[in-house]
Amino acid sequence: MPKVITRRGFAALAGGVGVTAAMPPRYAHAAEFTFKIGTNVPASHPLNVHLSRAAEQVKAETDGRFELRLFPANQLGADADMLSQLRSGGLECFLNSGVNVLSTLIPSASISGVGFAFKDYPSLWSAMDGKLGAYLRGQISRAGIVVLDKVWDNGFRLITSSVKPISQPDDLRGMKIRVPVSAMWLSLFRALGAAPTSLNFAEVYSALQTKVVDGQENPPAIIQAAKLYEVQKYASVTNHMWDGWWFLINRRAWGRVPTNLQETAARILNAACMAEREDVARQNAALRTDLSNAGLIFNDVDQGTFREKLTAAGFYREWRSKFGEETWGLLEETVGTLA
Ligand code: X2X
Repeated sequence: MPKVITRRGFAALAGGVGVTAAMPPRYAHAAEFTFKIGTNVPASHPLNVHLSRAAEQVKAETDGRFELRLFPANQLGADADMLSQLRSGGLECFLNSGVNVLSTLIPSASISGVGFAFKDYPSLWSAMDGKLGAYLRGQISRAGIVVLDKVWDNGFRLITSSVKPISQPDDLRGMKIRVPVSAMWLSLFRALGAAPTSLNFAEVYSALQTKVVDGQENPPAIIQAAKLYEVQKYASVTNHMWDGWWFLINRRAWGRVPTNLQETAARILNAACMAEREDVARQNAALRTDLSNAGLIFNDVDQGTFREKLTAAGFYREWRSKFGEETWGLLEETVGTLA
């Protein structure tokens, strides 16, 4: 039987993997600016691997003046805690999805999570690197948070369960499924007929293990990194939603950093993000084999039946009126008519 991994356990597991290499280069002075970065996924996830490399590069290129220290795996608290620390200045940088707890502060940020909106990566990146992404970053900065240009890939999400495979919407009826703390996610799974519960990612492994919930939904790279296959049996490839992380920065802390150091860090981090996207896409495509070997039973679904269910439940109509015609139009410009 796998052990319960508590938040502290996660931190301990991730403890050896930091940004400090075994033999860190020496710099003439201590760093002038030290920023903590908090993330919600294990250190082995490509998000952290590439952030960690970027941090080393920022330190090297600024001759040690600017130091980024990575704290993966909710070491600094769950998403909700990290978001409030980011706002108060206790935490300088935080990676969060616009659809996750950030949406409790900025509701329009969740539009990228509309169910079955993006059919593939090309249409997704053209929206998120184009007008829709620019609009979303504008909303985030209006809320007083600095956000870097590139959004880091989490991936297209599939549904895992300890009880049964999901092949059609009916299979979700009444299913206790964990979703992030987000109105969009709750609405999506309620419209599909499930009984969703909002939990921070920090609580997901133990909630599945103790059967507080029977299922959850995440991309393969997270199911792998967080070892969710240990506490789940079935993986149903619904690809019901894409998700990614914005690189968020406390505005006052950023304002203290000279422009040339800001530019160096932003350039390196955005480039690292592009490498992370490639890595995540590769992992998410290849992991089906590894996760099957780890015991997960995969099935594919016909997305059409899920979309019809959402339309019939009024999901698209509801969110179109919540976001308003202008914002909704930015989404439909790349993905076509949703409802
Ligand atoms: O909370 C989740 O499920 C996660 C890790 O995928 C996100 O950050 C959206």
